[in-house]
Amino acid sequence: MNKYDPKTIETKWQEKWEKEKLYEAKDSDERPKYYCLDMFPYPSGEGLHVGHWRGFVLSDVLARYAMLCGKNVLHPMGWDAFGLPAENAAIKNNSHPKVFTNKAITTFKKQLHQIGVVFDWSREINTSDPSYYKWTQWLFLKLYENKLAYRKKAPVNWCPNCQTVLANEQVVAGVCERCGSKVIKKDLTQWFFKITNFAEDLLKDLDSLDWPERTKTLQKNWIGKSEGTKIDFKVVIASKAKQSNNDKNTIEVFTTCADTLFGCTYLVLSPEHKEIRNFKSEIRNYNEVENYINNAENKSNIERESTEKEKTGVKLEGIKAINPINNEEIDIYIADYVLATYGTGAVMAVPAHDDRDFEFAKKYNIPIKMVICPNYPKPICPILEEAYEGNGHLVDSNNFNGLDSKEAQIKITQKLKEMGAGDFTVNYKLRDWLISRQRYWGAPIPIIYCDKCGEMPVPEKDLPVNLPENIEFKPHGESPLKQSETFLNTTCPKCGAKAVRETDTMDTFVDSSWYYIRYADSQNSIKIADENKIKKWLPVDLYVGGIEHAILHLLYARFISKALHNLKLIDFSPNGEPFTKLFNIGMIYLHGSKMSKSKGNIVSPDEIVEKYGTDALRGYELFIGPADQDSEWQVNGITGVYRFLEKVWDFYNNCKIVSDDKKDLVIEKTIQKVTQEIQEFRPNTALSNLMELFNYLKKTNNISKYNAQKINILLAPFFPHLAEEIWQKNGNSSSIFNSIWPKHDEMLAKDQKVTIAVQINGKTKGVIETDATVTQEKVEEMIKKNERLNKLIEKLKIKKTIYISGKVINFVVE
Ligand code: ANZ
Ligand code: ZN
Repeated sequence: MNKYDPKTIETKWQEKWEKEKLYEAKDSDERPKYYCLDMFPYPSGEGLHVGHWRGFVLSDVLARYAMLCGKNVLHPMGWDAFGLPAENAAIKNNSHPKVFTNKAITTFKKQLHQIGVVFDWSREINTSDPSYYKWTQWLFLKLYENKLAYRKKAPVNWCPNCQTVLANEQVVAGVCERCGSKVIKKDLTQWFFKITNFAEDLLKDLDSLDWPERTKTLQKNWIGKSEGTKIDFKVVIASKAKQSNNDKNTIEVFTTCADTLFGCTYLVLSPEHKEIRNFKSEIRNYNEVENYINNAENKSNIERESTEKEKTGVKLEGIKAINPINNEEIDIYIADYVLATYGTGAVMAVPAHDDRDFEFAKKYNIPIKMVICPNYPKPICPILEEAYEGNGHLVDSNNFNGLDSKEAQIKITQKLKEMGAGDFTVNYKLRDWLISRQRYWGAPIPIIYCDKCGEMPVPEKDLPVNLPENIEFKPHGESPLKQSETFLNTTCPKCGAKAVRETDTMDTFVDSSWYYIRYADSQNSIKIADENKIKKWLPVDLYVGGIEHAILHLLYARFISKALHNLKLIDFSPNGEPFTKLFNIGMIYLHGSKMSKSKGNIVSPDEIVEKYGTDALRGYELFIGPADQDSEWQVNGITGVYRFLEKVWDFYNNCKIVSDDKKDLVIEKTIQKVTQEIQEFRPNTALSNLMELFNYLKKTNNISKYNAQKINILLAPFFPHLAEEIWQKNGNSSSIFNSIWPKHDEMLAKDQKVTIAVQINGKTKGVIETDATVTQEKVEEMIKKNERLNKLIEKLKIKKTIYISGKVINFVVE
């Protein structure tokens, strides 16, 4: 019969699905909703390569599977269109960012249509469109009204190449995330969002999310919660050996090791510490100190914290500090290994028990006093060759001697509290989010400065503050918007006097911090989105994107969603978490490195589609390896999938339909496995199972109508065009995606045996053989009965047990 001809089939169905609005999510529909979201792309001039396809194909399989399971699916798409990439590309090509962006969007859209993904284009958004950024500005105003947006002069990260400030999150290993230039510090007045108010919620609510552990850990570490003690050290003037005339002159330190307080032999301040200036007249070597401060300013935090570099510092001659626990007088240093932006910017140094302090003390001949003993009660502590950072018992610590470290931390802090010299405290590494950018291609910050009334928010009715188009936008250190007289000059919304606008634009991460809300009701011109529609569609049930967004985007989006939730502006979940499940898609490599235009190792999907069709490319994207792991592109990999599709095509064309409706064990098992594998995000093994099934079917070439249909549906999420063609050729007049996903017969698939790997922290320690329907409880029971395995696991402190049905049981221990 006829040959498999993907080209004709694929365009035909894409057009038909579009016409029949198969992809449109229905606002008024009683079926349960499924909100499946891809991280929206920024439209670059380069178009999509096969690496980009991977996430889109995976989310589409899940979206189509959900449709077949009777869900009302929302799968939208849009453009993260503001930002540096578009602006830089426009500068390079001598065009306008808007022209460039729109052209890129056209290319992207054409390519996305090719993939055959069920995107609901009626909800398309573009962050650079005034109808969108009006609401980005509205969001700013709401945060401002509620004191969650504020302006402050602070040392900020400055990229000399991009000519703009960067958020802490955008500085990677001391260089600009975008261009790789070394980032320097600058003192500037900038706008911040108060993400630190949400530090605790952002941390604690991670537990409620079905996210990869790795991503959660990255967020946890970024938030960086430390429980410890703040301690006040009085400052005295050394020469007069008396307390400085100003009683308020104490230096507060933050420590997580209050137990080591008796071993503190000096204080260290960060060079930026304000207290230093208060003692200008008392510090005898102030010139030297000032020199050191100026030098430190231009080093990045990474450089300053580096363990490789030799520590440097300067002693403050003329003043000393008093250790409150024993009234000992100790020296004060400034050193750049202490950061201004963490804790209080001051550290009680304990060389015996901290590596950095140890190194510093050796260099400057400062006493090293051991107070934590690892082999207590043996009285003699080993002579230190290096700092002892472990736990132990206290020695040389007056009436705290003999206590263990943990207990001593509490007791010493309690004692300090009684004395009024300290208290328990919690510290976070997370800093407020700096959102001002001195660049053109972004949403203007809706603030007006009036000489009389000061800082005034633009009234909501005047939104959007439009980004002027006719402007010289090349960066020169100041916002290009300053050059536009018509933009800059305005009147005060309160008193009507002449006033000027804020000329910085917002970080593009503000645009993407709320876009998933807009999809619920993207055409709304009077609200960010209708409350009922927000309630209907959110939270996102599945969010698919790369691990590179583990911190920046995902943390900002969680923060904004929680902030709007707390302000009662949105309401869809108890804690305002926007993304219930996150899947981090692995990257595609070619010749051993990540596929990217800059490396010149990209494979364009266009030619592959031309030659083999979309379904074949979809299949190979899924088959290439475990979806959450990086995989190497095999140029010939596609032909294997193509041959499989030919085989499927030939089978349906040639098979004999028999009336026998008896169930077939192999088919039932395949249904069971494929279903489970989709649910567990293992499309590659799902496809292997389908391939095996067709090898089996080819042998008989007989099939009942009932079974032929079931298998046809199993193929549909992966190869939608081919499956639809076969479906309708066999007499169905409605789309296959209106049919129902088959359910396997429990009785038949039951006698199947499986081998379950028993793991501790991901390392396999043994296996359990049992039948496929086994439950997790049953597996755990069997492990207990297995003498060898039980011995291994019995004594562990299990933090969490991960069970992948019929495959793996993994005990996660501390
Ligand atoms: C005394 C001490 C003794 C410390 C000891 C450690 C070991 P985490 O866990 O990351 O919160 N520290 C505090 N502020 C700092 C700053 N601005 N720059 C650099 N280091 C700073 O780390 C807390 C510990 O980091 C604190 O506890 C302090 O050193 C240091 F045997 O205080 B510790
Ligand atoms: Zn005014």
